[in-house]
Amino acid sequence: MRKITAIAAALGAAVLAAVVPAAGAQAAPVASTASPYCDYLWNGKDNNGNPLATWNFFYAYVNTNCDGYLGRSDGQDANWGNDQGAFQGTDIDRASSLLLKTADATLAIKVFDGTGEDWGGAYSCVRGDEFYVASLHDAADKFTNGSSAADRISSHKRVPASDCNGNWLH
Ligand SMILES: [Ca+2]
Ligand SMILES: [Ca+2]
Repeated sequence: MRKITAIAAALGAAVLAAVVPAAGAQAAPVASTASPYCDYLWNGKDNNGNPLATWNFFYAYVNTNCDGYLGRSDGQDANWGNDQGAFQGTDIDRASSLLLKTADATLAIKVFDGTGEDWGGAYSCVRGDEFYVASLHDAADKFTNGSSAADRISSHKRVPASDCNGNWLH
C-alpha cells in the first residue's frame, strides 16, 4: 500500500512538473536561439502598459535580434515588394529576424522565397510556439530549396502548423 501511494505521489509530481513550465512559457518565452532584445519586445510593455508586440501579429526586422522594424501583419501579404499590404517596396528580400506574438502551436507563419497568391515555391515556417527567429542567417534557417532564408523572404501567409510539413525556422 505504501508503495502504491508513493507511485501515486510521484505521478502527481510529474503532472505538476509538466504543467508548471507550460504555464510559465507564455510569460517568459525561450526561443531555441535566445535573444534578450527579442525577449524584451515579446514580453515588454510601454509606459502606458501596452504590450510592445501586439498579440496575434507577426513582425519582421531588417537586422538580427529583432532590430530595425520592417513591418507587421495579422494576416497575409503575397508580395513584400509592391505598394499594398503590410510589407511594401524595399521590404522584400530584406528580413533578418522575425517575431510572432502568439503561443498557439497549431498556428504558423509560412514565409516564401517568391511572391504571388499561388503560394508556391520554396518556403519555411515560424511555428506559433517559437516566439521569434533571432537570426535568419543561422545555417539551419533554410527554405525548402536549401537556400538561406536571410534577406530572401518575399511573401507570407498564416497557415495551420500542419501545412509546414515540419519545415521550421529557429
Ligand atoms: Ca505587399
Ligand atoms: Ca525572395
